[in-house]
Amino acid sequence: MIRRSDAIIKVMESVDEEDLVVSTTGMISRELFYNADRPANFYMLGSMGLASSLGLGLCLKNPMKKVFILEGDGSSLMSLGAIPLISACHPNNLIHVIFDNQCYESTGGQPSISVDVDISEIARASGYNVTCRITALEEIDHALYEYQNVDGPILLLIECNHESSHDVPRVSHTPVAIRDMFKGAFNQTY
Ligand SMILES: Cc1ncc(C[n+]2csc(CCOP(=O)(O)OP(=O)(O)O)c2C)c(N)n1
Repeated sequence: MIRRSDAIIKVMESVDEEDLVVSTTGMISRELFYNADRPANFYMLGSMGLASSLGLGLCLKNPMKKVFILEGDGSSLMSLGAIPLISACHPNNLIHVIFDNQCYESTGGQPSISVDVDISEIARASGYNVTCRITALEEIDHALYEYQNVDGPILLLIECNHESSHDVPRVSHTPVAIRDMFKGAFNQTY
C-alpha cells in the first residue's frame, strides 16, 4: 500500500513550474509544504472540504494553467456536491487527486465511509473525462504522463495506507503570505 507522503512527492514530480496546486487542510498540506513548497501551492489551513471548490474557481478564472487539487477522502466526502459541479463546468485544466486512506488520518484516523463508497465511481458517473484508481506508487507518474494532454476534469484516486508521520512541521507561512505568493504565481505568465 502507498504512503500518502510518497504519493504526494510522486504527484509533485509531474507538476510543472507554472501549474497551480491547492491542498486540503491537515497532513496533506503539511506533507506538501515539507516536501515540495513553492509559491504556486495554496495551502488550505482550515475550511476542510473546500479545496475542490477553490480549485474549480481557479480553473475557470485561469484556463491557461493546469490546476491540481490534492485532497483526502474525508475532505472530498465533506463537500461531495463539488464533484458533479466540477464535471458540469467542464474545466479541461483540472486534475483532481484524492489520497484515499479510508479515514480522517490527520485527526486520529477515525474511519471514513470511503471503505463502502467508491469516490472514483461518483466522479465517473458525474461525467469526469477520466477517472482512475491507483494502487501502486509507480502508477502515479504513468497516469499523469498518459493524461498530460488529455482534457480534464481528471480524477486520480490513490489508495493509501494509514501510515503517516506527525513529526512533519506545520505550514509556517502565514495565511497572508500564502495568499500573496499564490496570487503572484496565479498571475505569472510563462
Ligand atoms: C470544517 C472542519 N472540520 C473538521 C476539521 C478538522 N480536520 C482537519 S483535517 C481533518 C481530516 C481530513 O481527512 P482527509 O481529508 O481524509 O485527509 P487525511 O487526514 O486522512 O489525509 C479533520 C477532520 C477542520 N479543519 N475543518
